[in-house]
Amino acid sequence: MAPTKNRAVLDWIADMAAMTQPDQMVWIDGSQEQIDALRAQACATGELEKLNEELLPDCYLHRTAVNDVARVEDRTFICSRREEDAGPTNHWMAPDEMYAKLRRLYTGAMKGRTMYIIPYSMGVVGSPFAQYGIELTDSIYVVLNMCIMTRVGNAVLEALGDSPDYVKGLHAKADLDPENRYIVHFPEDNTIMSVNSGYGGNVLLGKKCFALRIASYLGRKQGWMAEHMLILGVQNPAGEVRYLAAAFPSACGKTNLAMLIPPEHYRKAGWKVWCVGDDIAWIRVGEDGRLWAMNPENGFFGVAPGTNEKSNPNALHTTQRGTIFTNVVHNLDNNTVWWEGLDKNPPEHAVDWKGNPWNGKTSSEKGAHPNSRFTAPARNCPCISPEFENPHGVPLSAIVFGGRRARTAPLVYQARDWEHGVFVGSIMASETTAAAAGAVGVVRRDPMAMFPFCGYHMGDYWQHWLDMEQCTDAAKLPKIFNVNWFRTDDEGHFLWPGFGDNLRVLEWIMKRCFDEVDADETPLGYEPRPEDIDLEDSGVDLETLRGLLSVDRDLWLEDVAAIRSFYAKFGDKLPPVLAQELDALEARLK
Ligand code: GTP
Ligand code: SPV
Ligand code: MN
Repeated sequence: MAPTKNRAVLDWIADMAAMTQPDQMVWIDGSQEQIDALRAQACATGELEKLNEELLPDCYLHRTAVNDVARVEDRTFICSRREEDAGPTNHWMAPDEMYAKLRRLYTGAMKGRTMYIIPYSMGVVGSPFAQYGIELTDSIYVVLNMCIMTRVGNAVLEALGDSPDYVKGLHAKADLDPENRYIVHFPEDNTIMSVNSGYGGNVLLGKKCFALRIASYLGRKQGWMAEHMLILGVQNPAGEVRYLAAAFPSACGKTNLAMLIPPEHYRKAGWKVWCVGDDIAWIRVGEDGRLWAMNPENGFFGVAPGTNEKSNPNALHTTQRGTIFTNVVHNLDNNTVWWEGLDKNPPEHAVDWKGNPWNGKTSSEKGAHPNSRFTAPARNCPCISPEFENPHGVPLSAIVFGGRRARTAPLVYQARDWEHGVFVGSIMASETTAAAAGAVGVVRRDPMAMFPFCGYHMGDYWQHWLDMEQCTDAAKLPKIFNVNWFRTDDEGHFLWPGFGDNLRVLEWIMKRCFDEVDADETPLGYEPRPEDIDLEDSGVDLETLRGLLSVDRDLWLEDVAAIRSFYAKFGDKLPPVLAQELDALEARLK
């Protein structure tokens, strides 16, 4: 019996079942018994492997197909009715044409399989800012991941009631054919369709598909923002907690910053960082006129390689129970997991991410895929914020943009005002990473880290950012900053230690927000006076810091030219304010 009488839900599910023709249909109720049964079933078929119960309780290992290891931006579509509404940064196809194409791929795709019906909530169930979705999938792996990443089950159906206001998501593995892999969004229909993939960002439809692409579209209509941002609280020795949200592109350090452990002398002085979210922020104007950010997710889908006891002990700790590992090394000696950068002791008796025997001491190949991931419950995180479940989220003092730039962007600078800050976000660029299929290490423009995730025309998106200034008293808006942890020397070594040491920069940012420290003016905006960054025990000397803060005018003028041609793609949708900011930047550089 269906656990809801909602006609809009039942009719849609009946249609999808008629098309995909599953043998059985199972409603996910959110109970531990059902989760346990599904885990056991997935282990019986080899879809999951149970890991060492003593060392990693309730943890499992999964391997995807070797050609299905990252988001596929080339095959991701925004099918708005008008092509213009998808904008130059998205792939588009007319909705009728796409629905017809997908219908062919989905027809009979679940024959011999079970359709799982997952009612889920982005945000605390029943809270004013929660949004609901239903994902239909033929993958137990997807069900179990969604049970970690979102709030799932009957409580969601109760909260939804008779409302037709939910996001429809259909996922079928089909035959995992990469040539027929599609990740498709119909923003005007509240609908997401994903086929022929089994990788996280392509199939956990609550995450990038709903909470960013569909939600960004809804947010524009309804006056709020859906952003690819971590949210954290910085507690200072006075005990005050000040919040910031930061947008970095995929695999550029959001999870690591969100779970930061302060350097020792900061810790002793009473500094602490609280994690509210590591990937997605929904932001609105609160009753007090400030911007409030909440994390709609319930877990972390984090990059495994590089996570270790030194770089991110909190993340490591978070993954020690109730976690699903995807595409990492299976250590057969003790039935645990390993990845590059975990420690200097790779297992000899192991299986690599492709499922082949692997000896970490002798093999020249990587054991874990560079985009291998963990799916871990947020409540496991030792520094999870007491505000994590607060449906209103937290008030933002700062918004931070950043990316991987070997040369141009300085360690940190502050925008002059909101408009300039929107400009700073719009000109973000970063070297590409393994989080998406395609070349790695190529600089591409990635405005607000939303290039792959904005569900509508990015020119309109920038205007929406600018319009937020009209929604409230400008003085109450967060200050906007840009950071770059990835400047390198001529040999390609990182000049800044990063990770916990990033708190040294956050301290300056927070002090700027509360008028507690001065700054130098540069062509880019405001920068720290070198002596205002605490370098104690950082291993960085003042000269290196000066280098990290330096602005190479020639490189920046090249960047201005690149930005100009990028902006040209947006035609008359480019907000004039941004074009003026670019001219002003160029003039200051000259
Ligand atoms: P997504 O989950 O794809 O959105 O990634 P993310 O932005 O959360 O990135 P994450 O924190 O997982 O970091 C990705 C990679 O960047 C890892 O290999 C980290 O080791 C590395 N990294 C993170 N922070 C720093 C830093 O401050 N300095 C340096 N050099 N590397 C970092
Ligand atoms: C990202 O790529 O930004 C991620 C991982 O957070 S995924 O869920 O695959 O999008
Ligand atoms: Mn992300």
